[in-house]
Amino acid sequence: MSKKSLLVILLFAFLLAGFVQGASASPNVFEFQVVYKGVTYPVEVSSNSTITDFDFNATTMELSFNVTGGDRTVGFSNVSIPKGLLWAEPIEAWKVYVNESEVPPVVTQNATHTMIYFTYDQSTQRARIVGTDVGTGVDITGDGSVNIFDGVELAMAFGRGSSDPDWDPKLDLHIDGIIDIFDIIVWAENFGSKI
Ligand SMILES: [Ca+2]
Repeated sequence: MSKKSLLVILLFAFLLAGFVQGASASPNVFEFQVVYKGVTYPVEVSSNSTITDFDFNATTMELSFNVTGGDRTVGFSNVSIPKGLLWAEPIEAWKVYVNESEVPPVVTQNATHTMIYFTYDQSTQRARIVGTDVGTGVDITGDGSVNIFDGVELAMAFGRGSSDPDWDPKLDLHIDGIIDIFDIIVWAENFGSKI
């Protein structure tokens, strides 16, 4: 190998290392799959902290997780929550606690998700995000069993997308912003089960 090509390879390696380092300085994205009443809801946390021990509690209507980062630095987390899983009515009713101290979140939303952004002084802390309502999962009508009535709800909404005015996030059982055959499949897979 010539000295010149070795130099080029070294230069490339340095550039690549720099790129990787730069990339790691941007927020990390942590994705958690919350399985609730037959439906898998992906919850995404974009954060400069490390996120661990993620939990969803339907009874207390909250998501919680540990945030870990360098001491005396400012941490942030932006949590994207499917509306069919957990929401707050009105939107101002969302509560965020870090180590049981309430912190004011910045809450934004689109047709399918609520985004909750908050900051904190880092170390290891427990964050809790509390809504006012939880979804029905695959039991759309909420009668305690997965039956034909839930299928009828899906059939009536078939083809509807998240930009439609009568969009209902709880019908989106396969979370992708459209009511289609994949939502029917989730219903079919759970058919006959008690929820
Ligand atoms: Ca869907």
